[in-house]
Amino acid sequence: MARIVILGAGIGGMPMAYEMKALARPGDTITVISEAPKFHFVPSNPWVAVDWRQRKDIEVDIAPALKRKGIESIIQRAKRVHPDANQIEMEDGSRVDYDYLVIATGPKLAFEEIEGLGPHGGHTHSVCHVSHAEASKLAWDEFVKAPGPIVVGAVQGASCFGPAYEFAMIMDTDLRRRKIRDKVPMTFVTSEPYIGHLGLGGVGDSKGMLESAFRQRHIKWICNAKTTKVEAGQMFVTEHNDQGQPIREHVLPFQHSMMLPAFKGVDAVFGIEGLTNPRGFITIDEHQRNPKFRNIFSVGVCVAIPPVEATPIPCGTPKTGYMIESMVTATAHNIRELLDGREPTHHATWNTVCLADFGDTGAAFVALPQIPPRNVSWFSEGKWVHLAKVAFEKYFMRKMEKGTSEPIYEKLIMDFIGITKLKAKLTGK
Ligand code: FAD
Ligand code: DCQ
Repeated sequence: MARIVILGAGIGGMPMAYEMKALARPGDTITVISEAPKFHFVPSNPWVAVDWRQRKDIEVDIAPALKRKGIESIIQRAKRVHPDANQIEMEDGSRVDYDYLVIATGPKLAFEEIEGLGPHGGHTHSVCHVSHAEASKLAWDEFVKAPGPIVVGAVQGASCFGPAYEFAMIMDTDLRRRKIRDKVPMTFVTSEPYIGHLGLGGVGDSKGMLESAFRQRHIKWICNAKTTKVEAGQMFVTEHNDQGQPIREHVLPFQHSMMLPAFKGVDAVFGIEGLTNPRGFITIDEHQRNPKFRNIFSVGVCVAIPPVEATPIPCGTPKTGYMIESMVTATAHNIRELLDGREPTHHATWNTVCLADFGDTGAAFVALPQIPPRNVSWFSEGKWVHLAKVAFEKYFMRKMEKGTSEPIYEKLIMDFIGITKLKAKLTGK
């Protein structure tokens, strides 16, 4: 019987555990290792940061939820993976053996790459972790009493841009509701070559629509931006041209700031020859499997994906929930095939389907495949997206509580829109 271990219990790890349990043989053991006792629905962090959600609304107790499905859990940080020994060294010195390992640790947030960045001793806030969002909310409470300029965006090397746009729009909505928007000059600073690039080379008319949304909301922007340093109340930004040459230095004063950092791999895997790339992301083949350590798979933000295209300032490719769930389903099937003595055959669909909230409205985008030219490249704004995102949050939270193993993306394809139908409509077939 096989011991299958899943490292990380986030958007990738939890569905991985449920789907693996449903596909494993009766005697196989599934164990989830998580440094935190709770699962968090990361996409709702921006709402926590303006007090539209509380932490408790977006968390699920991992151990009891998994136990109900016969899945074991170890609530402790993994210190180091030892792939040659098929073991994970834990923080307390104990070792966990595995036959198959799925790495789903998400990112390490590389705040330290820019002086003064981030909530740990720096001057900018973050929505990447719920605890950061909670700290940001406390600062927001003070900010709205004495409002001033806001700088929001994503730094060089970032790969996750959607939440920066979301948070800019959400703050704008919250300030308008408080009738203090007129006291808050807002600037969006991004490493993307243009507004709406999103690390994807744009999706449909995302450039035009997001520029328009920013104009309507009086949010100024600086693209091709390198954030060089942050001090208390001011950010130093170098703007570049399309050739990547510096064209202007900005010193942006702020009273409140949230900047998405670059991501890298977590310490437990960083620098393991053959397992990770130089940034610490897990290298995988088309079956989510590491080419050197053939019993290690990986899903989620921690996998290595090349940028969609070269940009003047480095921009990574986002790994969104839909893509992550497809990695999960492919991995569960591939491990089952190995258990049956067969070679893996399942591929994840490298597609982007995403709901981005703008507070009162929102934008949905579909990019199939992720790298242009595409069969479907669709971007649409509307109030329905805000409502759909709230509905999706509830749906996902319920699935994590109940441990439903049905692949989320397959259900979504069938229930929500039918990607195939959409494709047929757009291609006229
Ligand atoms: P995570 O959800 O971060 O989970 C990783 C888990 O592993 C964490 O719980 C962590 O504590 C644990 N872990 C890490 N290291 C260790 C260790 N050594 N030992 C034990 N446990 C460990 N995508 C969308 O599709 N739609 C959205 O609206 C959306 N919004 C986003 C908003 C924000 C603010 C961010 C940052 C991302 C968003 N994403 C969104 C992108 C993506 O869906 C999320 O980043 C998602 O959380 C990634 O899932 P994951 O499982 O890879 O990582
Ligand atoms: O897992 C998801 C996730 O959480 C990480 C999201 O963040 C909120 C998502 O947006 C998934 C799968 C999604 C995508 C949800 C898409 C719902 C379908 C909406 C219809 C799109 C218009 C064509």
